[in-house]
Amino acid sequence: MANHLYDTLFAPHDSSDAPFFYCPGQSTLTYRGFLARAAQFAAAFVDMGLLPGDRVAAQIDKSTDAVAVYVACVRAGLIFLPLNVGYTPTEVSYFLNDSGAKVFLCPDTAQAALSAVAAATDAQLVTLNRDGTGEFADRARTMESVPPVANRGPDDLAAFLYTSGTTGRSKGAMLSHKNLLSNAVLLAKEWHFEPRDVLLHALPIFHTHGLFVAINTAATVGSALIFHEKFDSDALIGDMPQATVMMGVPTFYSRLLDNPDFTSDVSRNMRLFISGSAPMLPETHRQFAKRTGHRILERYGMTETNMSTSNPYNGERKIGTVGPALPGVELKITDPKTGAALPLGDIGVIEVRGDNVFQGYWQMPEKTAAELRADGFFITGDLGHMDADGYVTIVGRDKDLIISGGYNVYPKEVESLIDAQPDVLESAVIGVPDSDLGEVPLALIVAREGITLDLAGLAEAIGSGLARFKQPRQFLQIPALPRNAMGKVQKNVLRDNYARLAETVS
Ligand code: MLC
Ligand code: AMP
Repeated sequence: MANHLYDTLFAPHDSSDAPFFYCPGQSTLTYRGFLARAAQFAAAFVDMGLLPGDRVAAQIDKSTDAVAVYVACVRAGLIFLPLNVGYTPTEVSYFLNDSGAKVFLCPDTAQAALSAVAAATDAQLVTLNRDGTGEFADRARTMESVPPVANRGPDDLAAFLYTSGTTGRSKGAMLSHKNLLSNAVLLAKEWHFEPRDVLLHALPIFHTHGLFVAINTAATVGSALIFHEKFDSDALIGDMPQATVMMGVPTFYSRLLDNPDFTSDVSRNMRLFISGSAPMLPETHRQFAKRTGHRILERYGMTETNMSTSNPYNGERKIGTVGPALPGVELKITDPKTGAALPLGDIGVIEVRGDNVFQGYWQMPEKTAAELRADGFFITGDLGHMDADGYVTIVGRDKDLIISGGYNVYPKEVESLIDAQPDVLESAVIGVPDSDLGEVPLALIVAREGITLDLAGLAEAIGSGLARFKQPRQFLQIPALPRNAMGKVQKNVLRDNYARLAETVS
């Protein structure tokens, strides 16, 4: 029997008493202890009748058990579908239906709100809490034997990660064992991970960054993690002297810099700070180097592609760039209209190809074909250029996407909800600069003739079905949306006009 991802990432640590997780206020969890828990969870899934290829959706709080659910899925050949804990029942309902998940895990506290949602789908709801209690944990505890590790090849699927789309409906990005394994092994090597490393982890674990980039990479070589429930700069500063590596979104770094207790002494044992998921301001890079002596290593990736580029571990880390393509990843800059490769230095769309690139969108062949070329290149929708050394600079996005504190907000999804409200003629949601979160959404709304909108009421009405991070920070009524000759709304004009206003609001 062979399991492409499990055999390389986890099986070698089966009987290792090296620490895997240090969780503040709890006892240390070794690799052996963690993998025994994951094996029990795998047994529980099999006992529930799940078969390889079935989907397991989870909207659970960050904990080592939440990671064990992921590893149990890999072990049992199931497809793991993690969901942002901020999603509302309306949003969860879509993911359960679309994926056809057989099991849905949520905490006891969410059961009342979500049981009707799950009941309307094929998913059986079972609870799992942050503290290791819940129906699923109870069932796992009664398992007397663990099933063999499921046979899974490189092209078998390991996870679905949903990403929103420019046209509304969220798409399930299908990630194979090969996609995840190749990237983990590559990153562990490129970033010089060793068993003695301790990764300071404060990211959410329902996204590529916190789950795969952080946990898979550390597990590749048997490194330990200090596992924080969420980002809190004081708590991170307290634990940083025990750590050697940190990964974060730019907001982590700007919030650390805002904390006067963050000194070079605090980072004395650190060997590497890595940033990604959103653009880091050159000023943050510079201030960080001044305060700590460390040059943040910026890398670039996506749910669909895992990591594609990275500034080097040794060698020049160029501020404002995301580094060259990683070994084994092909990257080209193309003309957005023709798809032809552009000369060095020209701005175009970034396309990538390699073992890192996903298998397509679940049950959406047209959307897959629109973004994943037949020759294997994925059209990222990010705009950038490349210098003579191969370093890539991202200058913007061809796709209509807002990134707020590392979370993606697709304007179309928010606009559709606003447009469905009475008295609204049309709307445009744009990203405006925010010193903490990078960008935040702002809604500009045109009312039907002669109407003055109740903006507070409108915000409340759309809020009930929409995760908090997607909700516009401000709603403004404006007389009309600017349009070009083709009738397309000129969001760049709106961004130019409203950028300054937003800074005074947030
Ligand atoms: C929380 N809120 C946000 C938000 N996070 N609003 C907008 N954008 C966000 N990112 C909401 C909360 O619900 C709360 O609402 C209010 O904002 C204030 O919360 P907070 O306490 O300031 O937020 P905090 O919990 O500190 O979270 C901020 C954050 C967090 C930046 C630490 O969002 C975070 O950990 N982001 C990381 C995202 C990430 O991992 N992205 C990787 C994607 S993978 P209220 O109503 O209660 O006030 C990817 C690929 C790649 O992109 O390349 O890596
Ligand atoms: P997601 O779809 O959540 O995986 O987000 C991926 C997007 O995050 C990419 O398409 C980029 O727009 C953005 N991104 C990731 N890393 C960086 C980075 N280092 N600099 C700028 N943008 C980034």
